[in-house]
Amino acid sequence: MKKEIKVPDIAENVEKGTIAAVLVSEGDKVSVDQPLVEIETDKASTDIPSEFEGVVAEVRVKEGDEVKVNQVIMVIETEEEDKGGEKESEPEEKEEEEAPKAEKEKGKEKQTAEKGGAEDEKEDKEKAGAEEKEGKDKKPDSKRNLSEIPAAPSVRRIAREMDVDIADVKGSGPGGRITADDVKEHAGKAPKEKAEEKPEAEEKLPDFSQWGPVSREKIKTIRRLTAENVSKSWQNIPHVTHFDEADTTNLENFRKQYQKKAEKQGAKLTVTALLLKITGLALQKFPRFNASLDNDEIIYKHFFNIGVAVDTPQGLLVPVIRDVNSKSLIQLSIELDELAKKAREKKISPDEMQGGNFTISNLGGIGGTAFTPIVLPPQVAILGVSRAVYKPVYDGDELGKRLIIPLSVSYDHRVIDGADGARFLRWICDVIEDPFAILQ
Ligand code: CAO
Repeated sequence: MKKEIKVPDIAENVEKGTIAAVLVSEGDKVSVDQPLVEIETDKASTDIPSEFEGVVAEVRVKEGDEVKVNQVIMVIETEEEDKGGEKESEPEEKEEEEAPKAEKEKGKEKQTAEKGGAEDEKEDKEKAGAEEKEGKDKKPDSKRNLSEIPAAPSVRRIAREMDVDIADVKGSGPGGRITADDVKEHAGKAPKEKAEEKPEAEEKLPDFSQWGPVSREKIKTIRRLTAENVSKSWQNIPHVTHFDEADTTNLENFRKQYQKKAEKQGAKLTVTALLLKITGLALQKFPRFNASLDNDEIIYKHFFNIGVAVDTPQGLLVPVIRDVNSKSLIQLSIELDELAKKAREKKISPDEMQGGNFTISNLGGIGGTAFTPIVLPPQVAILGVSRAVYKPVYDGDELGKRLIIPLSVSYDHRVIDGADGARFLRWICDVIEDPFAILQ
């Protein structure tokens, strides 16, 4: 019996993704839970496993295809017998191809439906003829003849009901076949969105190859989605970035001193882990930095989940460490290490990247003296960490060598004022310089 494999509900608010890899071919034997394709969404990259044991009868996607939740991506032929009445693959095709059989088996009701289908086709053909007669300025090259368009009668009916011209719909099925979802998606495209697409398409780049050799790289989903998210954030959030620096000499000595102990407990005591601990406490002390803006209300969150920006070969990912303030430094170090590894190995789940109230982006391992991180909505602030370096610093009249770490905080000025930003970051710097400052 043929069983369809559909794109599952991957995560909340995730409706589509891109096929990153097809892991099986037609004719392959597959077992339950065997990964069939790898899919990238705005939240993560994950596998879609087989729900059935059997042989791959049809592969309906290829690498780079955009797919929607519930879209059929494969058909598996299982050994299970067709008991009839059960949902089979491609109901639309059956409606057309197995019509005589269906008429016999299902009687009058089906006959009526078939007739409806035939009438639909007739109607379409008449419409096509009428349009030709009317001499509507449909370009023969770009508009297909209605009767040639690969769509089942039921799909044509939906298109008519939704006032969609089926000739405008791009089919996602095999051989460009138009499905009901294609029609719905086409109908769902707001005119505004369509209008916005135009100028983008019209904006032509110069031919760079006239000045030298060029090459092209397809943008991966994660990078594309990061681009969309940061653009949205940049356009909608009035950002301010505040800078400060802290003497981290003592904290760094402490880190080195406890590194061996931490290692014995399976942890790597990193700069980021220490900052996670300190930032969690800062968020408790400055609740607005742990909030979100909801029209004319501020939502204060009484839990402390912090995202950490991780640089991965696929692009930027932000796993979230939950309940930071209830965890020890060792626990935070272990968790951060695990999540960063998972992110880099494409094993992170969408859930592990949701629910963050604030983000830390530490670029200090790479370099830089300062940067302006972009707030990750619906959060309202983000901490940027640059490279700690030894600098000559006066302590009274004495000049000493101190390790100075540059920090920045970008925030949504609709929620946070400049003075709040300065106080928040100064508090973090004070705690880095003297952890007893926590007691203040
Ligand atoms: N200043 C000086 N040195 C630093 C530092 C800082 N701010 N932060 C880290 N380092 C050092 C560490 O001490 C370590 O050195 P040793 O190996 O000698 O101990 C080295 O840099 C590497 O650190 P790390 O990466 O192993 O550990 P980390 O916890 O400090 O960082 C993580 C973890 C996940 C934040 C980091 O690996 C990462 O991915 N950073 C990039 C984040 C990013 O892309 N941000 C941009 C977002 S916006 O596009």
